[in-house]
Amino acid sequence: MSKPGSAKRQPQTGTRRFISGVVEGFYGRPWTMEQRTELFQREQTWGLNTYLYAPKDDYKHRMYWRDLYSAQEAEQLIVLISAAKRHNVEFIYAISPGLDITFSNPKEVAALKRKLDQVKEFGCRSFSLLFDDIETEMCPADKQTFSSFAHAQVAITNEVYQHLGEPETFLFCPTDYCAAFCTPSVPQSSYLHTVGEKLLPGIDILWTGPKVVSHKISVESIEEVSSVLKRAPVIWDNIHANDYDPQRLFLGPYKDRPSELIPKLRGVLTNPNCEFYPNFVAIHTLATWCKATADLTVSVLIRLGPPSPGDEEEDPCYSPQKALTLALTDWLQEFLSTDQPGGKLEVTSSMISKGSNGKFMCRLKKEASDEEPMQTDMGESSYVPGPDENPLYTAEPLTLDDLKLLSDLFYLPYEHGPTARTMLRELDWLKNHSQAATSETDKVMPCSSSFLNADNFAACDPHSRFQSAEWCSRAQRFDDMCDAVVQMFNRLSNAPNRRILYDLYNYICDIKSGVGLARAYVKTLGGQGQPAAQLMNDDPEPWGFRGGLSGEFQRMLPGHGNRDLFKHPPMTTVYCIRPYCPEDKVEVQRVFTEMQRTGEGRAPRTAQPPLICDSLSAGDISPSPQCALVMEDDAGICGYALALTDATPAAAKTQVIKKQDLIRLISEEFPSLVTSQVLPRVTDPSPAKRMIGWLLSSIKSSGSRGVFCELRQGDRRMLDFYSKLGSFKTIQVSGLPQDIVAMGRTL
Ligand code: GDL
Repeated sequence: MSKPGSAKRQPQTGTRRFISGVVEGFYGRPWTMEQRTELFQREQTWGLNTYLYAPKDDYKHRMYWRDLYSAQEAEQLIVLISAAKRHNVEFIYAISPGLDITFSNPKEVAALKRKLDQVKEFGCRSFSLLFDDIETEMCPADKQTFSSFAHAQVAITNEVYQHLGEPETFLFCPTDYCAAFCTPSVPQSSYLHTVGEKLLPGIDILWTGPKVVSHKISVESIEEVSSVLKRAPVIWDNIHANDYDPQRLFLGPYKDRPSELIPKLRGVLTNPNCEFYPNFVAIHTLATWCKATADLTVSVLIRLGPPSPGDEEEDPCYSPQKALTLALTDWLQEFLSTDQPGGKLEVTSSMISKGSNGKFMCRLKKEASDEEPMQTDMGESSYVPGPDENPLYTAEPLTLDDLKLLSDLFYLPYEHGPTARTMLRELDWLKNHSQAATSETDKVMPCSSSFLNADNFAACDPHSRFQSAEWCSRAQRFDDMCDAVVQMFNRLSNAPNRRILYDLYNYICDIKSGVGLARAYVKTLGGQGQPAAQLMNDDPEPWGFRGGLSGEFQRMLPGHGNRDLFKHPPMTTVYCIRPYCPEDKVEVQRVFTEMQRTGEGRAPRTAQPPLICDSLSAGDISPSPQCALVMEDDAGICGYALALTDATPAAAKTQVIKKQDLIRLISEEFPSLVTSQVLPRVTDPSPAKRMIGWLLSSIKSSGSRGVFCELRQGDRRMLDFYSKLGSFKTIQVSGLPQDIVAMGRTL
């Protein structure tokens, strides 16, 4: 693993260089031209080579994509594009016409070409068409011309690519840009197959991984999608994107993408936090990752010492922890430099002199421009307080540990940093092991000595005091951790580089308040501070009910929204849904029998009236072709969904419902039948929902008008499942035995 900028080599994919860098592709306020120029400088220093211009809320990138740039805008873009060139960064101009383009209208294609021609005149040589986050339904005119949405997008992309003279770099972002969006799966997605087959081979494809914000990206998942796309994708990585939650910021290292991926990819572009300055870590660690090759780990080992146990085992070429330390060490220098627009500057005493008016002049040496004088009020800061007066406010300088703590508190979308995890765990323990009653009105008995007095904590006598000695000492440790957050906040607020601070300010205020509330609560449990009831009294200040309306909604949800996700590690079970094949028959029978055996309140099968769905599950009747799916987890098949597109022949053979009633129902409204079971070990309802969703779309493709299912009253789980799907409604069928419910939906 190597520090960014320390090694000249670039990973290669075949003969073309590996695309590495940043996509400005988030929603919200776009970065300024000055920030983008600063980004190019950094990219160059750290060895990254690409910038993809795709700010979602820039009018002329998406909403008003047809509009040409004004003279003033043109000038800015020209300057920006040439700045990228100067820093050896490839500037890719992206446009997102998908909100309202009519693909089949030649005028629309002409408008797109005209716009891109204009940008080409600005000096841009690399382009991208993005079709993410748009409606997938084509307008009637397009439906007449194109056999699918994929065909429409591919046709226009190929045409524009050729019109622009087949640029060396041309990127396409599909509408199904991650595995979660592919129906029914990546290998079976007809959308992706069309893109893979029809998109000209010189065009590269963007891909965000298994999800929009992918926790991990595995080598296998990339091999799978590459074989469908017929090329290695460029990862558009949303790991550090925060545009979906105004309370979150991501300052953790680039992580959970094995470095073995590098040779399998065409490139990686990170779409980071909306705030420009806090992206130092995201981009710096990505740069370290991009250079991860076995022979380069040596330089890092020299600088940071040998690997910690278990660390290098996971990825011998890249350690997120070490990459983070490298990034934070460099970031610290950035924080300590004073902030002037247009360039970093360091103030030294030789730059300061007294002007003719008696005021101090500070000669600033900018990095990128000529020296220029700036008047300051240095005279006033030379005030020296008298012996009985207040001493001047002094702030300790920010430390690397402060930045490590900051990063831990604002780590990654699916993971808090180690200190944050410890704090949550400790608070949870203190809450659960407190002898104090936790209801707001109950009185709390104090530890006789303040638990803030560290000397007395461990000595707390569990027999005579309310809280145990262990509780008191852990409460003290928790309090110390909270204090470290406050100290970090103070030192950050005093850091000379105000631009970084202002981008961080809301977040650090928020965490300081959150930690403050937790701290006060623990003090209350220890008998210190105000009683819990007063923490939230009748007329609290607005910070007593944090989060506004959105906070209210979240608090009404089970487990206070997603907070529990982090206390109890997230479920990592991966479910695979795939087509049923004849070899699955025995396993499907096993799931069926198990559900018969364990089903809530269900009698053994022999004692129950026979249903078509039983015969289907038991393998007595085969499901219709392409209308059967199984769900697997690590332990094997754990669920299934089977269908008969025409249930009439089966109804004629097996049925509890009076045949004529059923046959009338089937032929009139609901010709198809579905049955599904999922073992209780699958606690997450979403895979089952997805499986049914896919099955229904296959049934619909077969031309069916509607589908029904038969359920026993005792099978509360499946009844509940179908009811919660929302689209299935109970249907009345005369002659139905009392314990059978039929539910149906039109397709
Ligand atoms: C997305 C958007 C992106 C956004 C991100 C995170 C892609 C291809 N598109 O889906 O603009 O910033 O999610 O919210 O990722």
